[in-house]
Amino acid sequence: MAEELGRQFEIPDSVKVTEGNGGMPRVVLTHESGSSAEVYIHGAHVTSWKDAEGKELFFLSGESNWAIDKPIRGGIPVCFPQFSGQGSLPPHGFARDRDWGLRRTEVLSNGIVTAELQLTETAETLELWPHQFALGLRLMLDEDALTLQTQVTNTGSQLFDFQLALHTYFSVEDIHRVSVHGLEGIVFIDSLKDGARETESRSSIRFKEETDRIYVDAPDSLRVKDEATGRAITIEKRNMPDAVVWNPWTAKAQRMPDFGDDEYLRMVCLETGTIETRPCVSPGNRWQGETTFSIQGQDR
Ligand code: TA6
Repeated sequence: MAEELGRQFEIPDSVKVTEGNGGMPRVVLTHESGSSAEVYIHGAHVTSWKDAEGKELFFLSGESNWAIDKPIRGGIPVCFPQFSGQGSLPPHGFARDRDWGLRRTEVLSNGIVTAELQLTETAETLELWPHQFALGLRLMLDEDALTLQTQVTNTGSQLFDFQLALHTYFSVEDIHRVSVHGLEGIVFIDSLKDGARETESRSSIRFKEETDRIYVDAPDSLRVKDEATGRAITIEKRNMPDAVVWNPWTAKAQRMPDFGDDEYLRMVCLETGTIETRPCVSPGNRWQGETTFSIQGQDR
């Protein structure tokens, strides 16, 4: 499959399609600056984003599954049409554990390298969720930024609503030296306290225990700072009102078969999506949302 996709979508020096882990087809985007990103056809799952010096910015578990019916652990799982266990579907919905279609690759005139993938309903998804849809993901790789544009189109005859989130795992040197910024004063739903709602009092969120919070109507610009490396990543979202901060810490890490017991030390999730608000899309209409990750030195 990788070979066939390669013939159709490869662009010399910019886009390659190779066999990745588990023999799964993987699209590798390379920007002229040397930055790169990888996305698997499985789940349209971004598994890597490296800066121009080749430093990996996303976390990928060494224990991840690479199977057609399981999600990859790490990178950016696409959660759709349900977030977490907030409904009758499998946790985080079905989009992340099935193959999508690679639709288009392109190098724009400004040098940005793009790849577009799409998931549409199947007999299986209709069993789970009785709606016809087209879920699109467009990656845009620039020198020091990666944008994910998401689009949900109702291709059926009935109105539907959904949740969508980009469940991004950032790589960090040591979770004890990490902070998340931009959420002070925002109401969050604490998934560890039966969904209790509280207001974030900290301008700099640090980690010393399991943390699992959905920040409702969060500001569109957030930051993850990794003090150990001096690197900060800015996350800018559009039409994705909510943000999730998650680290499993020790006990949950040990309960996750596709996650190393000590891997919680080297990751933090700062997720963007529409979770509290479930957009309604009428037949023939669409919802769009996007998130841009950009690299900054901490002094900026
Ligand atoms: O985004 C946080 C969360 O909902 C946590 O509750 C935890 O379950 C995490 O997602 C991972 O979920 P997964 O189904 O990928 O194991």
